[in-house]
Amino acid sequence: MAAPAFAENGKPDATLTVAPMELELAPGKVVKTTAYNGSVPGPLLRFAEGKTVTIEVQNQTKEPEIAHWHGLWVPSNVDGATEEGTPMIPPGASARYTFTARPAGTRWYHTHTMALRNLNKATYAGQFGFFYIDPQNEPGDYDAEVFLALHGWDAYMSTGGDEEGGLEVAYKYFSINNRALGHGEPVRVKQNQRVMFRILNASATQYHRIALTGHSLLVTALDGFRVPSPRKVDAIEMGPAERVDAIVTMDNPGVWVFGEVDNRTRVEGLGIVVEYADRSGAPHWSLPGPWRWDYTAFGTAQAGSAAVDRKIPLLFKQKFAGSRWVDHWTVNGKEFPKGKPIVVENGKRYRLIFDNESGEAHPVHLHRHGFELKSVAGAPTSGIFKDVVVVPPWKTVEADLIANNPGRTLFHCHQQMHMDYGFMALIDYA
Ligand SMILES: [Cu+2]
Repeated sequence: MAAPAFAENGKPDATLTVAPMELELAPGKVVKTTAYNGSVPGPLLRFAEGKTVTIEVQNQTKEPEIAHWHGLWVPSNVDGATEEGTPMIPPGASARYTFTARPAGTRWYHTHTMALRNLNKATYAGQFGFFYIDPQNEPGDYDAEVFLALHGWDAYMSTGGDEEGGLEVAYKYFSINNRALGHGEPVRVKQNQRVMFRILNASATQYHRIALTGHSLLVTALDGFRVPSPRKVDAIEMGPAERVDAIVTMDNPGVWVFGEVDNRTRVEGLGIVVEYADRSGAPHWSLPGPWRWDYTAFGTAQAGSAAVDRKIPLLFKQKFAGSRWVDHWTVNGKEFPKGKPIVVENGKRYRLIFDNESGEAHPVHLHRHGFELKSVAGAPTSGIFKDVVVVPPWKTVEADLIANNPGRTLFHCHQQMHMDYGFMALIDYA
């Protein structure tokens, strides 16, 4: 690998300042949070694939911070996970992260601290932004591009509708980007325009289902990787940390809501208005028709059978929590950091067996690598690359990992409360 192209005191390509801020979601709805450069989402970082970049992160908070480049194939010492060896940034200090921008596609950055009982910290806060890496060859199949980040605010513990009485995280408000539905600038479009929406579920814990009334969405990429079978859907489902790129052909003039299917969540802010030129009036919402979100719809049917060097079982279980505050989680029987790292060899192909022996879905994430889905809840597939995959309750997902980025590699559930309470494991290279 080439040496970093920048001296410590050269000018960085971008600077992110982490500081507390007040975010006005709507008149009278102001949340206290922490964000990058005083904006939510943080600034769009956009570089050409293969460019060596230096990002300076200045910590203007009272606690140690760390920034993670989600989905980028970077070295462990700059990836932004202390478990892999990236140093924390002390309060008042700054750090520089130098790496090559790759792979192309919709990536993002976010803090990688723990929240534990502080539901205003880590990914509960406004510390996220898009990191878009322009491909060498842009297919150019759209006329305009819009980045949308979904987030919940003022999290609290709730018994929800759970009859077992278990506590789960709920949110008082929601937004797409920095404003609640109806209180921000609309997405302004023209008839026949093809608009590329790059969508990020930046929620700490929550799944979202979104639809654009009166339109279908052509899904072209999942987690920034182009899918082999782009397909039109009426609604998109996303676990925490997942991204979907979808093109909408604007063929139904009007003023429409692009928002959460769940009424309460949408009314509390998770939506944005899409307004055609020369149209005005109240935005219209109606429920999408019946849909079934299924990753394998975007793959190829034949489950190509490249030889796998070894299977790596990753078994997820809930640990009896008794009267404790929240549930704890284990991977292969161990609550992090108790387990030993899983050792892989450079250049080999491994089949990861994500085996969910719990009644909750888990959006599991592998750092510094992508993986190719091979089966989802028993359905074979091929050609879909991701860096987060939602493993449904009591189901198994299989994915192939090509070990080609030596260094310590964190695997974890992206549900903040799961990762904080044990749901992590390390992979290391021999
Ligand atoms: Cu989880």
